[in-house]
Amino acid sequence: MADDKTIHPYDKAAGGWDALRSSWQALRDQQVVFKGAHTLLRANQPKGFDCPGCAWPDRNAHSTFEFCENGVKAVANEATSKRVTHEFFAQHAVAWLARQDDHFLEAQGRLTEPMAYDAATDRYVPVGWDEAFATIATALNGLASPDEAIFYTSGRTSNEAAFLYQLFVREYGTNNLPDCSNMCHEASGVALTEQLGSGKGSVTLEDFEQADAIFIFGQNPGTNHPRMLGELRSAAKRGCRIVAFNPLRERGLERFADPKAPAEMLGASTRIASEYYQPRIGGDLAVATALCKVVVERGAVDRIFIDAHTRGFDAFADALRETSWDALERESGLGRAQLEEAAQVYIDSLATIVCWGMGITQHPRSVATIQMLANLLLLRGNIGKPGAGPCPVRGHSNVQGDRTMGIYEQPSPAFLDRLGAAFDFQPPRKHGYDTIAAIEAMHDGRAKVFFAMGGNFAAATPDTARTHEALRRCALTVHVSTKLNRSHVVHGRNALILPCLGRTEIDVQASGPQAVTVEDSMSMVHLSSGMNPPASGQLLSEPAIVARLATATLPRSRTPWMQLVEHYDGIRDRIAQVIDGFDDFNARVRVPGGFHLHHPGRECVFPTASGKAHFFPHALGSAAKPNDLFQLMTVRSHDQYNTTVYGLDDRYRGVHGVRKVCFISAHDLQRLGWNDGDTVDIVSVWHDGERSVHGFRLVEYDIPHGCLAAYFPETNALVPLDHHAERARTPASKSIPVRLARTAAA
Ligand SMILES: Nc1nc2c(c(=O)[nH]1)N[C@H]1C(S)=C(S)[C@@H](COP(=O)(O)OP(=O)(O)OC[C@H]3O[C@@H](n4cnc5c(=O)[nH]c(N)nc54)[C@H](O)[C@@H]3O)O[C@H]1N2
Ligand SMILES: Nc1nc2c(c(=O)[nH]1)N[C@H]1C(S)=C(S)[C@@H](COP(=O)(O)OP(=O)(O)OC[C@H]3O[C@@H](n4cnc5c(=O)[nH]c(N)nc54)[C@H](O)[C@@H]3O)O[C@H]1N2
Ligand SMILES: [Mo]
Repeated sequence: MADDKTIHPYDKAAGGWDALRSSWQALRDQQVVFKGAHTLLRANQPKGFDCPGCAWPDRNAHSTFEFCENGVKAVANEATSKRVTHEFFAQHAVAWLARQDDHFLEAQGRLTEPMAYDAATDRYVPVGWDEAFATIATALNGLASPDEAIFYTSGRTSNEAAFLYQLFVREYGTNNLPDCSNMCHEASGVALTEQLGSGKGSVTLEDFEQADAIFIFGQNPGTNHPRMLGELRSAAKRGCRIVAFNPLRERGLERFADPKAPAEMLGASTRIASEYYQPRIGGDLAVATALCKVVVERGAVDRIFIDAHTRGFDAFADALRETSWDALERESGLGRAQLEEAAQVYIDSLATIVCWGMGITQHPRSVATIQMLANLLLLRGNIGKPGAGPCPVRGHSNVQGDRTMGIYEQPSPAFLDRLGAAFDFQPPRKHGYDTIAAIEAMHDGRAKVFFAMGGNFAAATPDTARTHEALRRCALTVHVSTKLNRSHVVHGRNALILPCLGRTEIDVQASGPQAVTVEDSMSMVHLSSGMNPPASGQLLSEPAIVARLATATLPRSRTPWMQLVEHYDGIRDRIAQVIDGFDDFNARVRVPGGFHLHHPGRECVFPTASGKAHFFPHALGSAAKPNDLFQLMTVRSHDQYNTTVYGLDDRYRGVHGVRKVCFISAHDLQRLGWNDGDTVDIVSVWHDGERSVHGFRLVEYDIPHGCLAAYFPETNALVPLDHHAERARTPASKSIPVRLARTAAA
């Protein structure tokens, strides 16, 4: 690997002094050293706010210092002292803003006032809140059908805002509620619901203390869930085996120096993975199948559990026997000895947790892969006992809660019945658009108004050129946002930016300061209250925005919208009426640390169609792609939060000051006769033609041959809209068939 200024391999453990230094730098960059440090002391505390970073649960009862480097970046970027004002918009035409990169847009600071697009000057100009709501109401009420409007949600939205939002959308008359889950853990929900009767993970942090083995597939906790490293470190220290499957060697899965452990700050570190395997991209269905095969063939199944709680074992075991080692090795990219070794770790463990992330969900065969991982757990009764179970590690801090609150384009009839009864209206029954269908509908003109509660739809979605065209064809696009992003500058004929309060800010309503609630990746529901003064006097809270929008749009609604937002307890009382598991919500959520939503699998109850958990056989065929093409995965760097680019470094992977890089194996470089440092175009090859991105620096990396990695969102242009997971329709942004071409000299 070339050792120059941009690329120099990182030889230290994850965490350590560099994590502290980088946190400090983030506070300095946002000019919030004092405010930021003060703010951070309240992150993930019983009386503080829920970190707007990831959905990993808190250990707030045990520690006064509950944050991580990337949590600091998320908080610093929200608490920033920088502001985007109407003067900024007066200075810059939208066409000019659209030419700036994502890092520039994010770095301008917090949005401060509602703005409307003015086509005559190609600028955003100030607009009053009432006028903004009237504009949206007129557009919505002028549509031929409510199904011509789309209401997107990103997973930072609180339970209270999400509940009101889905209620408003359904009273208005549509189930067009796509969300970031559609691009994220949708496959986990689809797979687990069918198999175990609940789409959520079953484990808690206490299970991490009791597991004998933790298997981690397709997840990079060192960057995306740094607080998980603390749990893995404790587990490793007490002898729990940690088995990682990842095409890349991710530093956080290898070694961690805990900034809270003095010895580790003096140079020691803890080894995390006891076993580390590098399958090829998309090889996990074969890996999981191989592990199941060994368990069955070595007679290591838990017959009592299988007989009592499952269906379909015999057919599954037959299918495994028929699967050849040849195929398993070819498709996984691992050798039989490695797969048998990993299986033996699993067999030797009395209680095993299986974790997974986007490396599993964003593939065509993701649902099958997740079901194979769950098969593996079922074979040895690794659910419904301490220290064991499935653990899909969610992304956005409240993405799981938003689904619980009804942000879903395919609501169940039972949910709609309860919602309709509680609010005295007839909810629409027809299923709505998911993210991909929403893009298609806007592109074809079947949808004309796009409203986003947070997120950055224009940048987070696949097939950038098509998605941008889809958004531009809308009559109106509206974004409720905290920060400037791509979706504000790729807009409909009319466009509005509605600035809202962030998690860290005090939310004052008629009855005084309010707290909201969130649900983490392990189904703990707890309060979050901000403590910083709002970035501007003109910001509204998300619940207030929904209430005022509903009041403007639905004059005949029987819901007391404005009264509900006077005190969020009122919203929570309504949630308790409609959503299972939220009885006595206001009292239970005020217990420090909150409460756990019951997961039936913890008691070996599986509310599937048959009342049992199911084994599902799945044929291989995950890694199918023409031989002359590479498989490209699009991943996160250490300095980004999804489409938000905080900085240009990816420290653990040794990349500095650049984002347009493409990781490639030494073997492939040699085969092509190219060198580390060469500049290439990446071209995806699909039945409807080719898509390309230009000028990526090749970086020689420890990655299986035939596989490439690059960062999103820059590479989203390469993901064809119809390349997605079977059944779950998650864009297959981790298995893009591509070829490389040398970038032509300018
Ligand atoms: N700081 C920070 N925190 C975040 C986010 C962020 O962007 N920044 N995003 C949040 C969100 S919304 C989410 S969903 C999570 C995402 O967290 P992750 O799931 O960790 O997301 P990715 O960076 O996409 O990384 C996926 C990992 O899967 C591996 N991988 C890719 N393809 C395969 C494969 O075929 N097989 C296997 N076994 N591995 C594979 C990649 O090498 C990489 O290590 O993080 C959340 N937390
Ligand atoms: N190629 C590729 N594409 C991917 C992925 C991938 O791995 N590869 N990952 C996918 C995944 S897992 C996800 S979850 C999606 C993410 O998709 P999104 O959730 O749509 O995107 P984010 O980048 O998280 O959204 C960032 C914006 O949210 C706004 N925001 C931040 N905080 C708040 C808040 O408190 N309230 C409101 N209203 N707005 C706020 C800010 O304006 C900020 O610019 O991207 C997906 N896209
Ligand atoms: Mo996500």
